[in-house]
Amino acid sequence: MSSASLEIGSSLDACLAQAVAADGTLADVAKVIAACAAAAIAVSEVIGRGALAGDLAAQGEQNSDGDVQKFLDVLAHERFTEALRGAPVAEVASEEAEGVMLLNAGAPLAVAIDPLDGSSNIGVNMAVGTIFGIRPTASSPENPLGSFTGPGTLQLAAGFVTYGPATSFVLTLGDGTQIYTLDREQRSFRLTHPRIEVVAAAKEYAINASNARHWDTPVKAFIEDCLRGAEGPLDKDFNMRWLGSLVADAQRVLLRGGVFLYPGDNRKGYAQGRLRLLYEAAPIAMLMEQAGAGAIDGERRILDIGATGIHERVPLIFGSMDDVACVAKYYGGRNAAAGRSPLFGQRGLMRG
Ligand code: AFP
Repeated sequence: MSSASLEIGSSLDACLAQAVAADGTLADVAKVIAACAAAAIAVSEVIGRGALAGDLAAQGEQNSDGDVQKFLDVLAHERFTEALRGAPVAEVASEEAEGVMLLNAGAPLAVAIDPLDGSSNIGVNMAVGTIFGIRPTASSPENPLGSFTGPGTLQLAAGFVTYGPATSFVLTLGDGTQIYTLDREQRSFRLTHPRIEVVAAAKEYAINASNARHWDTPVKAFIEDCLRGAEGPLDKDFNMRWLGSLVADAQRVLLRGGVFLYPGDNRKGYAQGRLRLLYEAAPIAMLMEQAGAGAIDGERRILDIGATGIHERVPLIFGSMDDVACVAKYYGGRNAAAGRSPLFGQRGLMRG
C-alpha cells in the first residue's frame, strides 16, 4: 500500500482496504495479513498475562531445529496455522514443523513463518515476536518446495510482530514499511508509523559478542574497528545492543538505525549462522529494503538468495545502508573476486 496516503490512527483493516482499492491484486494478500493480525492479537493477550497464563516457557518436544519447543512456541504455531487455514493459503513453512504444511489446495498463496521468535526470552519477560513472508504458490509434484525456493524478491508482503511493552505489527506490501500498534481496548492495530525511513548511518551495532572468538576475519576486523571508536578508522564511537530477539533488534534498527549482525562462525552447526533464510532473514530483508536500509549475508543481497530447504540458515547483516555497506567492504577485502560491494554491484540493492 502506498504509505504516502495512509492516515495515522487508521486501523490496519482500513489501510488494507485502501491498498486493495488501489490494487485489486492485493486482495488475497490482504486477507492473509488480516488473519496474521488476528492471531497476533490472540498471542499478544496470552503473552501479556505472563506467568498468570501458566508456564509459557514450559519445555516440550524438539522442533525441526532440534531446539526444545516451549509451550508458547506450540501455542503460537497453532494459533497462526489455524488463522492461515481460514485465509487463501495453500502451504505453510513453519519453524515449528519439519515439512511444508498443506492447508487449502489450489489457494494462491504460501506463507513462511516463525510463529514465536526469541523463545529463550519468554520466561524472563523480554520481547519476543512472530515473523512471516507471503509468496505466490509455486509448488508442483515435480517441485514440492517450489513455493519457497525462489529468491526473497518473490515475496509479495512481509511482516513481523513484536510482543514488547507495546505490541507492534511491522508490515510491507512492497511500497514502504509501516508500523501499526495494538490498541488493546479496541483489539485492533492502528497505524502509528506510515512510512519508515532508516537513517543512512548510526552509531549502534548489535551482535552477540560472546561469540567473538568464533567469528571469521571480516567480522572480527569490523567489530575491532567499532571498538576503537573515534580513534579508529570508522571515526565514531559506537554503542552496542543485543536483545536476543531478532524482531526487537530489527524494530530498533528501523526506528533509530544501526547495524545488526548474526554472521556465520566456526562453532559446530553455525557455519551459516543461526537465523533462517525463509522465515527470518528474507522477511526482515524486505522490510529493511522497503525502509531504505540494507540486508546482506556479507557478500550477497539477502533478497537475491533462493533457499534449497525450508529450514536453511543464512548469515544475516542488516541495517542502515552506509553501515551495511561498510561491513560489506570488510567482506569484500576477503575475496578479491568480490572486489565491489554487493550493495552497489548490478546485483546489489541499488540496481534498477
Ligand atoms: P530463540 O528463538 O531460540 O530464542 O532464538 C532467537 C533467535 O533466533 C533470534 O531471535 C535472536 O536474534 C538470536 O536467535 C539470538 O541468538 P543467540 O542466543 O545465539 O544470541
